[in-house]
Amino acid sequence: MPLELALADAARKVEAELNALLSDAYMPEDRLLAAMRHATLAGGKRLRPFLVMQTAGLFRVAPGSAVRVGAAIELIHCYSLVHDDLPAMDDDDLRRGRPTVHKAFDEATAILAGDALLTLGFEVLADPDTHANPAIRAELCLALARAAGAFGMVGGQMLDLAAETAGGLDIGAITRLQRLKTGALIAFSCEAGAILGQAPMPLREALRAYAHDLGLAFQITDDLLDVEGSREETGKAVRKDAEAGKATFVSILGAERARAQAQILASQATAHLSVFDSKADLLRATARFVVERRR
Ligand code: GRG
Repeated sequence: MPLELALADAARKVEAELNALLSDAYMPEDRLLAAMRHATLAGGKRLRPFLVMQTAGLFRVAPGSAVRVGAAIELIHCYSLVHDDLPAMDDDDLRRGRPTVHKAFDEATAILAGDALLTLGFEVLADPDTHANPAIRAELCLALARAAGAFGMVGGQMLDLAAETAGGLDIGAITRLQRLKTGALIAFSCEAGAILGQAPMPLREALRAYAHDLGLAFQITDDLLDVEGSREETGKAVRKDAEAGKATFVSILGAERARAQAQILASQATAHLSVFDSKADLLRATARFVVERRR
């Protein structure tokens, strides 16, 4: 199946799951539910759930389990976007081509909606509907907590905020920051398939190495899109990094070298998949997609 169709198919499945998880039958408060649905259900590439589904497919995992884990990661990703857009952080009014949650609702509701998406993500992972084996569910919760918390995404966001005032980050410091801020959740998305399939360590290591290079290539492309993309294409504000005087891969390397580096990382990511047969072809295509995307 071509990558575009496979991505659309994965998005459709995960959106059906998210829609069911965010149904009013389960929620006591209409406004909170509406804000959570606004944050989660319109748009987004659904790249992280796609990575879970593809890596799970390497190990004959039940597709329903992979969709549930993909939905859990997307809930955490959406929470991070809601909080990142708040006035106290990036102060954005557009996300996925629509008003951000604090614009469409209000700040307090956006904070609570983000909190509720975060906790729901873990609830989904811990639910027996996700996998019958409690040891696998616990391993997923532990790995996601590490990826999303102080030594992962939240820690990376803190470094990012600190850099705005401290300034002067070099390429090593930016790489570390981005590995935490965006790389950790992308890495977990690839690892999750291996956890679900209880894959042997060498295969997990190969996926970890793939995810590491993929995550950096993704972030460099994000920096390039901030400089070269449009608000219409990306569905969010652009030129934010330059306006904030932020050090990025592009500000340090220049656009051409940054683009070349992203291409090298995409090739390296693909090379790490040599231990897998043609079942990993869509993961190989994803590495190209990540550096060629326009949104
Ligand atoms: C607030 C705890 C906390 C964390 C925020 C992820 C993040 C950390 C901030 C998002 C800001 C940002 C633009 C990061 C760059 C990379 C990134 C995560 C882009 C958005 O992800 P995509 O491109 O978005 O997968 P879609 O909308 O397709 O899901």
